[in-house]
Amino acid sequence: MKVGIVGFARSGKTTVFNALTGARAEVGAFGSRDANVAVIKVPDARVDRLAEMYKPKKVTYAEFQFVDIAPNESAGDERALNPAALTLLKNAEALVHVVRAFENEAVMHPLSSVDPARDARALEEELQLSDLIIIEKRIERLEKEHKKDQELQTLTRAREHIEAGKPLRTLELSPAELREIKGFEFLSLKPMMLLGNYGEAAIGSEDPAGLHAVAEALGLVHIDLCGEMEMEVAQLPEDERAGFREELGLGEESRTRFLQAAYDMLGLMSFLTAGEPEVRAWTIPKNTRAADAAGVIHSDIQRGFIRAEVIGYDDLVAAGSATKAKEAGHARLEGRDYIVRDGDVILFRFNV
Ligand SMILES: Nc1nc2c(ncn2[C@@H]2O[C@H](COP(=O)(O)OP(=O)(O)O)[C@@H](O)[C@H]2O)c(=O)[nH]1
Ligand SMILES: [Mg+2]
Repeated sequence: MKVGIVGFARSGKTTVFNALTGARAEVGAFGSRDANVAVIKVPDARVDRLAEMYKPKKVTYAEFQFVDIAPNESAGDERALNPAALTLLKNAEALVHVVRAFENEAVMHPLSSVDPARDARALEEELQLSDLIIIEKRIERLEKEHKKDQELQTLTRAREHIEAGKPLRTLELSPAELREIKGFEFLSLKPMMLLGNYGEAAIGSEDPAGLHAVAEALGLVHIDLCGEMEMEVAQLPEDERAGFREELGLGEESRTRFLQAAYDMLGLMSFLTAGEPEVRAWTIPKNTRAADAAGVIHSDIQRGFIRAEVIGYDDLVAAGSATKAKEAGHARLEGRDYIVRDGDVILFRFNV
């Protein structure tokens, strides 16, 4: 899963990036790189437990990759995203909008004042505008070529939706329509999370900047974070973190809270594979068919799919081994249309 971090200059994007990933990218700086990139592993107690059972050579957790784009520092620029950023974000599967909600007189907001609700709406508009430009160009082209096909109809609906001030992620699209416009990588179609970045004064208070209501009005998932403190804690040795969190009243790990919200927002779940070579978690959208889940591992397994041998995680752990789970009748043979469930431990039978 690839997540793009967006937001106005100095909203704390790089700070939050460091907080979530434990990276040490330079904060408050005009870097020369296009983007900072880091990967986090998704903690999963089921993987840990299966690793104890199988003692595999390799243990692999699901991963999230974060891309923290370079700031739009052109002086006086009142937008969050420049053309380079817009292009980079096309590769992201989801966006996190870091909204500045901390006061710091030494750090100028590009719009001169701290106003989280304004920023949340402004960035949403930027995404929509960038989509609208692409849509209009494409429609013009299709009309010139006298192509009155399905694509033109879908794009016309998309244009009307954006002209009504709404992001494409709230437009109802049939699977066929979605396939048609997928290639454009519209930014307002990507799932987005609002992340309020608060100063330490906000610790312990409920929604101090009123961002929850804004997120709800925009139909966005949201979380609150004290970016700077979270970053400092993330950079401590691991055994000191819990103590500091408690002392500072920081609550649950920001990474855990982020991941919960992200899985929710994206409708994700995990299935597992377990054997002596490797125990591994795989992330898939809910309601994925067995054959498509196989394709996440390798396209050959999808193509040559015969059967999925499935044992529920709880049954497997209760039985103590796959052999015992099978003896107890907990192993099921499922076909390609079986809808994979969270925590299924799967062995794919295939033929290539
Ligand atoms: N007081 C305070 N300052 C912050 C916080 N988050 C970021 N900053 C400061 O804001 C400036 C910009 O942060 P940075 O992460 O580089 O923002 P970016 O431009 O969005 O990547 C830096 O000087 C940070 O130290 C925060 O939660 N509280
Ligand atoms: Mg930055």
